Amino acid sequence: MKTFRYTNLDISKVIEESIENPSKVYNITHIADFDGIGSASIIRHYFKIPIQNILFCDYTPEKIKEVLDIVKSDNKSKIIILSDLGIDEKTIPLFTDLINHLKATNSKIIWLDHHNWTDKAINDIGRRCDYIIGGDNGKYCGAELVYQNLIISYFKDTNLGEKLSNIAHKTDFNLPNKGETINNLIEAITYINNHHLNDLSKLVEVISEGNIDSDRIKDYANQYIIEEKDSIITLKKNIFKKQLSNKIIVGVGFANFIESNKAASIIKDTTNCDISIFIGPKENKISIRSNDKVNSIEIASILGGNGHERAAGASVDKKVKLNIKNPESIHSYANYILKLSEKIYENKRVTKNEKSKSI
Ligand SMILES: [Mn+2]
Repeated sequence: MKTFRYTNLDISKVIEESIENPSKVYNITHIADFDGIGSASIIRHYFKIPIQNILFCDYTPEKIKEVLDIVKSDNKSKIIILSDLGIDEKTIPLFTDLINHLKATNSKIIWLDHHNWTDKAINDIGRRCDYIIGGDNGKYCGAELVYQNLIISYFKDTNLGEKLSNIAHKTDFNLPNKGETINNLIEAITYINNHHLNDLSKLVEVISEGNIDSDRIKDYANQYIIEEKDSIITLKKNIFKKQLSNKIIVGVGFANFIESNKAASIIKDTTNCDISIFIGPKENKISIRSNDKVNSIEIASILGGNGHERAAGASVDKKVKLNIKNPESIHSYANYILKLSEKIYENKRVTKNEKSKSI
């Protein structure tokens, strides 16, 4: 489903209300990359919301429940801004609960997202939001939607918002030549996600003050680089491929602690694949990247996830016990993923079209 938009409120009034009353504003943002972190930093910079009102969320039902329970424990009227978070079919009931709570407390929900939404997600959740932009968006990432909808027309000095949303665009659309500052940000966020989740709030504080070149960010990036050396060796030893009868090549690779785009590019370089599926056994994370012959969402949705046509994700089923040091567990899951890919993509007529490349 392509980009959609529903609004039934006067957004300028809600923005005024948010500036006057920052403690009633919550931001639920994507935990894993600069798009989510940049969105939160923009919101924090302009609306001055308390740092504890910024809640970092991934796509696992456990994490979503944890975050939504925090929001629901505040029974006052609130303004909830969701940024760079999509919705998987299995998490629709959790968000239905949230919206019921928000309606009961006379709260507002603003959702700014650029991932694929199914018809069911749009009907059950999208249409009940007060202000929403959702659906696979070939032009703008989450932080850009935050900047364009909540900042640009309402604040005098829009420099930092513009700067952070431009950085998010480069990272989310994985544009080349990002430069050292942006690479450091990407690596720092990956390292913090892997080891120091509590530090995400500090990172948002630093970025929301405009200190994107801070030593703290460089330190985290350096630690990522040190760890990445071993992870890349592991990944290269754990790459599998299969060529389907229609010539589509599927590559699957396993390693802990590598940034998803980087891992996908290593799998692609090794296998020359059309779709690369990177699996992080420790985080139970599946990251899918594909070229224009293959739609990543198709396998992601069967694995319980979602995303974009060229970049999607899912989680490894909790019943599957993966351990990078246990070759049997890796081999059997690789086989499962390759067979599943064959089933999904073998009979696809390969067509070329230009679609969204963001994450
Ligand atoms: Mn994004």
